[in-house]
Amino acid sequence: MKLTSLAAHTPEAVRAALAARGWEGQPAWFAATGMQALVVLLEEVTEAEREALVRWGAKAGADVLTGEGWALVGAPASRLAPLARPDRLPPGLERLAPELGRFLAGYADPPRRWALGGGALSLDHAVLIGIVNVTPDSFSDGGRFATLDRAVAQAERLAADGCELLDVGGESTRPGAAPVPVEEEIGRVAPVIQQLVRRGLGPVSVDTRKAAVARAALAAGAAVVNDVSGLAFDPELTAVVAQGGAGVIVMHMRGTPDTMDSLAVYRHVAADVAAELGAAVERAEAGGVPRERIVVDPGFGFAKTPEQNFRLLDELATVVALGYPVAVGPSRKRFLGAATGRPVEDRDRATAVACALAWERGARLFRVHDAALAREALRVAGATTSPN
Ligand code: PMM
Repeated sequence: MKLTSLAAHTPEAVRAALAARGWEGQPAWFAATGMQALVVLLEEVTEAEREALVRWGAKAGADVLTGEGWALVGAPASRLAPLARPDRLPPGLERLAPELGRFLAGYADPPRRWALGGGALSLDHAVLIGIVNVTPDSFSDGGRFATLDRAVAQAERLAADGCELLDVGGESTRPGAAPVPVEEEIGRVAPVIQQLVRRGLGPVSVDTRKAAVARAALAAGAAVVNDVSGLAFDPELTAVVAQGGAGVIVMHMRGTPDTMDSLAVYRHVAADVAAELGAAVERAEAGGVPRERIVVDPGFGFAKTPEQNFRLLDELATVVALGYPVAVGPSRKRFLGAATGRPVEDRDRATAVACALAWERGARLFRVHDAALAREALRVAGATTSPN
């Protein structure tokens, strides 16, 4: 007998093995997806549910580890699937079906498009979001694009390098940055947005935490609101997004740029970030923002130490499992400097690598300063993982 160990981090190797033995494309893909090993962490589990899970695990051949109030369940997707079906669920596990069903549906069929004001972006390939900072104190480009002309020139280059969305921000969120008054922030971003839309460089997003700024940006032609506070800073912002029919990027952070570094304390960073993002998007949907307009972002560098950023990057699939398209913004950030020893102006190669790793784990949108390098890295990553 001959043994070959197949790669198990995606269903691709099993699909290829079946295809090589004459299976048709679709059945091979479904079978391979079913064979894919999944691990889910269940919390707020009662004693009776714990016992029911252990009994089910022994019968189904699944790995079940439990402690007080929690269980870790590891099994191929095909074996977990009956637990999501009320008609096939073992008694005592009724509360599991809806949550597991939601997760498995998103796992089998991840979102393929993102609806934004007046259009949509396809997520079948990596979508580059180009950063247009209109802040005199931005940590990474030193305010070089602070004037309208410079911002437009920067946006033109980003668009030429393949960006499908241009993210215009007028307030630096680096730790300790001075807050910008609303009128000044509007004065910075609105004319730039207007110009970019007029020149057909859009769609454009506005990077702001404030409802008044978002309202002015949408009036100037923006299609997306990118909120680093995850709709937590300004209670009015959700309604502005909902009423404006805009897309939204809900990013994870804790506190404010001034306080966030002291709040980088997690039990398990990927699970905690996913849970907090899950609560944020629930609030967004309850506030009238349709699901198909929402993208989530783990917020690299916001209330996270370098080590936590790398854990989060490695375990990004936990955020992807929320079922929303995932954007990442590792561009030029401190954690990349911690790993490479490179200063902020020399982190675009590290950024491109981080983007490729994030793509492999399920991210689909990439907020970058240098689009040409990131695009090349993502082309290689995309060619490696796209089913052929
Ligand atoms: N990072 C910054 C600003 N806005 N938005 C999203 N969605 N994700 C990010 O990671 C993010 C962001 C800070 O970086 P910058 O000052 O270089 O723009």
